[in-house]
Amino acid sequence: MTSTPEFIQVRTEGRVGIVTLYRPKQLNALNDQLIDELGAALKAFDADEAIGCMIVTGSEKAFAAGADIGAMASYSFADVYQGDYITRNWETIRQIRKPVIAAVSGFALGGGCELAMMCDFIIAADNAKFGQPEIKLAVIPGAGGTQRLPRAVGKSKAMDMVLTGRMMDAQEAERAGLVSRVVPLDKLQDEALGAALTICNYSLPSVLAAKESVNRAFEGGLSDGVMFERRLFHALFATADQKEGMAAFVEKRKPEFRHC
Ligand code: CO8
Repeated sequence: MTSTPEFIQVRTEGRVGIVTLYRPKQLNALNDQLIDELGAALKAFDADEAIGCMIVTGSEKAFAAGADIGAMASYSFADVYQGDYITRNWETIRQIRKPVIAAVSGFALGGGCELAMMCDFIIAADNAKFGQPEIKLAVIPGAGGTQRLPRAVGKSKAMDMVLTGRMMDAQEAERAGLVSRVVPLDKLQDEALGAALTICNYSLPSVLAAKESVNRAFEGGLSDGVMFERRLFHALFATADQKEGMAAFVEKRKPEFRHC
C-alpha cells in the first residue's frame, strides 16, 4: 500500500495477514475509502509469498454495520448508476486467491453481512448478529446479499431476512449454515488465527485449487463443477508438494511443503 490506511489496521501473525476494520465511531460503516483500503491490503497479502491465509475482522461491537448510510443518503440514481458508486470497488475482494476468513463479532449488517459472505468462511463470536436490513431504508442489498445469502441459508430464510430486515443471532446463523463455527467472544481471534495457521501449513497450490473449486460450486452447474474439480485435482499432481505430501504419508512422517 502506498499510504497509511485510515480505516483499517493491518498486521501479520506468522504467515497470516490480518485486517481489522477500524471506524469505531460509526460501527465500521463501510465507505469507499475503507473498501479501497481493505482491497489494497488484501491484494498486497495475496501477492506476498510470506502470507498463506488472511483474516478480516472488526471490533467486538461491530464487524461492520453496513454501507455508510450518511455517505449514500444524498446520491441520485444517476450518481450511483453512472458513477458505479458504492459497490464499484468491492470487486477487488472477489479477486483474492488465497483464503480469507471472516472473524465476526457484533453487528454484520447490510454491506457488513455481504462482506463477511464474500470471505471464504465465517467464524462467529457468540454475540454476532447478521442481517440484511436494507429494506428498512427502501433499498435492497447491493453487494451480493440477495445472491449469496440464499446460497448459504436457502430461499426461505434468505427471503425472511431480506424482506423483514430482521437480524439473526450467531446460533441461528450456525444452524442455517451461514457460519462455520461459533465460539465465545473472547476466543474468536484465537480460533480464527488457529484455522488460518492450519491452512498456511498446507501446500499453497492445493489451497488455491481447493478455494477455486469450492467457489465453482456457486457459479455453474454440477457436471461442469465436477469436471473443473477433476482437472484441478489432476493438475496438483504436477506439484512437488503432492509428491512430498503423499511420500510423507507413506513414510509415516510429517510433510515439509515448499508451496510449489
Ligand atoms: N452507516 C453510517 N453510520 C452508521 C451505520 C451505517 N450503516 N451504522 C451505525 N452508524 C453510526 C450511527 O449513526 C451512530 O453514529 P452517531 O454516534 O454519530 O450517531 C454510531 O454508528 C453508533 O450507532 P447507534 O447509536 O445506532 O448504535 P446502536 O448500538 O444503538 O445500534 C445498529 C446499532 C443496530 C447497528 C444501528 O446502528 C443500525 O441499525 N445501523 C444501520 C444498519 C443498516 O441499516 N445497515 C445497512 C446499511 S445499507 C447497506 O449496507 C447497503 C449495502 C449496499 C452495498 C454495499 C456497498 C457498501
